Amino acid sequence: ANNTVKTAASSQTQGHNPRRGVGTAAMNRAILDHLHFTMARLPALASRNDWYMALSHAVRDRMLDDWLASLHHFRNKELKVVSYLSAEFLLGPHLGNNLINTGMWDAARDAVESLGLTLEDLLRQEEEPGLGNGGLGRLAACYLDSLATLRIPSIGYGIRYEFGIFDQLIRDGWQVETADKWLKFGNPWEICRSEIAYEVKMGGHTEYHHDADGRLAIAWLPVKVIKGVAYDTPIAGYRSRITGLLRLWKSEAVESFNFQAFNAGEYYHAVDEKVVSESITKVLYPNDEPGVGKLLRLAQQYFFVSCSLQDMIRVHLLRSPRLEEFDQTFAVQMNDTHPSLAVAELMRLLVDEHGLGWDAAWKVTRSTMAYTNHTLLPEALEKWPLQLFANLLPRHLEIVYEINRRFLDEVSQAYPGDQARLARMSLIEETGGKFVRMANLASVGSHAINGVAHLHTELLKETVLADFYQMTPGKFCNVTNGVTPRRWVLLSNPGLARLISESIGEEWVTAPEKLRKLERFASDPSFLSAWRWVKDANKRALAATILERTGVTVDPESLFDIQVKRIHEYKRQHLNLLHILTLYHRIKRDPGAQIPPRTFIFGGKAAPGYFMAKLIIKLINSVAEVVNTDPEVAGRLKVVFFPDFNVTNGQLIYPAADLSEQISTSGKEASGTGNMKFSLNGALTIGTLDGANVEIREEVGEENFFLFGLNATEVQALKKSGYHPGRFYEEDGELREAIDAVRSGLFSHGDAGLFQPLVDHLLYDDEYLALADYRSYLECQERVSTAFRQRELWSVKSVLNVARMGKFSSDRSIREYCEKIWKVPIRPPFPH
Ligand code: GPQ
Repeated sequence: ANNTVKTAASSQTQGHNPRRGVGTAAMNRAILDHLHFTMARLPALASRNDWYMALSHAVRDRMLDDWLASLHHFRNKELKVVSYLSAEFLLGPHLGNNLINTGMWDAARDAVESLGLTLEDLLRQEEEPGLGNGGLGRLAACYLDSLATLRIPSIGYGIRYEFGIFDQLIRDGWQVETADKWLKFGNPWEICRSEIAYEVKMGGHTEYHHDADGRLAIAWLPVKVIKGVAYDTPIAGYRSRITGLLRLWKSEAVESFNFQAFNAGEYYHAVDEKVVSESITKVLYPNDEPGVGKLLRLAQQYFFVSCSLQDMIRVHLLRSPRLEEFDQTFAVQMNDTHPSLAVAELMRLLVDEHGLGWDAAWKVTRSTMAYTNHTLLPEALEKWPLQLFANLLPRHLEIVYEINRRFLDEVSQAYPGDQARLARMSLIEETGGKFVRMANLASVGSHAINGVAHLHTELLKETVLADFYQMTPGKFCNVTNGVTPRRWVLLSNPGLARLISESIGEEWVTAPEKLRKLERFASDPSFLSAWRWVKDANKRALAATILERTGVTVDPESLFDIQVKRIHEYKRQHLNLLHILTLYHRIKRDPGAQIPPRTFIFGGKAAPGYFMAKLIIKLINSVAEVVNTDPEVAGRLKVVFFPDFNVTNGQLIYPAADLSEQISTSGKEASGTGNMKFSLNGALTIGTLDGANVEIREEVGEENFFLFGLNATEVQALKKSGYHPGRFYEEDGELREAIDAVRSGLFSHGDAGLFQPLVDHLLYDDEYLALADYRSYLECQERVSTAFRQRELWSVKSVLNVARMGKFSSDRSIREYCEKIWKVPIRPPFPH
């Protein structure tokens, strides 16, 4: 493991400290040097990408001193390292964020301008690493920012997908997916660590024999061995002098050629092997909240978990030979069940490869691991067909069986004779086909289980993990999600950030509870008008981009009513549409109707195989086509589908919102984090009592939040009593009118069949109670319209939203994880 070459310089652990100036002149020099030495280009011939690469390398150079010093912490026995295991990290572009967090923005901007370029142009050049689907992956990225900012030694472990989340095009109103070639022009932020590589076994079978001392030895004879290579990306903390580590694994063939096959003349077969090995980390699965999965996905999960744990064990052994103390070196957080094989893999590594006894291994495994659940949707709980699991991971299945045998013994002791409970809690599902239940594995193998918002955690305890809660209530806790104010305000909304800092100072960036100081400015007319000016400028910027990307002209004076997130029935983009359709009909019926102009903006990707979600996108675009061009509407309503919603586009969209749509069926959205980004940027929320909406409303005050709809208890009660969506349709004329219009073919050039599946779904099933919440939603939207007419009052509410959002900083979330779960001390902010 330690193949350090001893040289005269190897006693220096602080690095050789080359002088890397951060002033404008030094940056200018560094950019030109990289253009020459790294990109091998003459300035006269350099492309925008060449300049972007040169600047990024210059910035990365300046992060290295702090990074190398930070990496040293991993060897310091006194410091526990947080290991965040996640199949997704939805980072967003690095350059701007790194300039902000390191404090090099101004120097970089000036240096770039002195070269005749603009920073904005170079920022636009970056292809964002879209290594995640949505909220879960973005949460992981916010947490990396906070971990580095709070100076907590940490490693984010994940997968270096060659193709991240697909790019979304809209063709004829439909979503079309294209490959995300984010590495096409090179990635200046990552460092390939060819020497940090591990072998990962797959398939085959196990054999038992007695070794020389008569001890039972287990051999796993795989059919395949794949190599995982580390690619490291530095994560700058905000002015913390700490740079965190994101370590992503790329799969490679152990040998590039199978020489036996090659020698036999089977050239193609030899190369085949390499192709299969490399395919493991080829592509991100584009489903958020997946159900029963595919072999390749299980292989991905095992691959990254195994590489990560082998790496952690290597690091631990640099500190101590005693693996019983592994839990003092690492606190491992499993981001949902995607990494839950870590429980079985750590057991395998400790028992089979490092000779620990089962009990000792189990004790340390449990005290190391913790599990975050991110969904209540039962169909989204991961489970693997037993045969598929057995074929890929024969040894792990044995380990799972042994964990299960011991666990079910405990269950039957605690609940004698309760067969039904035993069947529910088993790691193996046996009702109609056998499956390995990953949430049960994660729960049994962890010392802590948390939900991501107060309501979510309560419902977890009552529903999907109720049995586990009853047996071990002490394991459960809540950590409400948060978002980083660095990327989501400082970087994406510089105008607002400047106004806030000019009024209350800059402390809010790392101490967002200080935003409360804004409350007293809420009665200052000149502050309010500055506040309005910032919002209007952001709206104009978004309007310009909308025109450029969709050809639709929108009025920046109108109310920007925005719903951006993955397209999902439970998130109810179709409820939003029903409101639009109703307003449309009201205007048609009464051209004088007092309806303040609104721009409805949607954005979000649908899983490629999710038919209904894709039909919803088509319907949004179809309604847009009709409404936007109807002369009777005359621009009072505009509907826009903003294509390819991702982090980059989010940074433009959140700051421009007046109204944030958080309208999921109560009890379905675990937390939501877009809700936080909107509100932190001064949008007011229209929402249900779901996920973190509940806590946002508590914080900002009920008078500053537009609440509607059934609550979780009412949803459950209505479902239990038998829900008949048809009755709502029959009894509400406006609702009927809206649905009939869709049904009639009005939005599909007369093709009445096109949206029939969606209409039928609503009328005869409506699992997510859109029709039940329709009237309440409409009435609430009228309160929104009324409030928006009083612009001054609206601005007051907007200020108060921002002032009271401090709780939703991811720094607060990370501090809670440290205290409640990881048992990692919180260090005072730098430089105290
Ligand atoms: N979430 Cl299980 C995802 O984005 N993907 C998933 O696979 C699962 C959950 C989301 C969840 O829907 C949101 O409510 C949360 O705010 C987010 O995770 C982060 O916790």
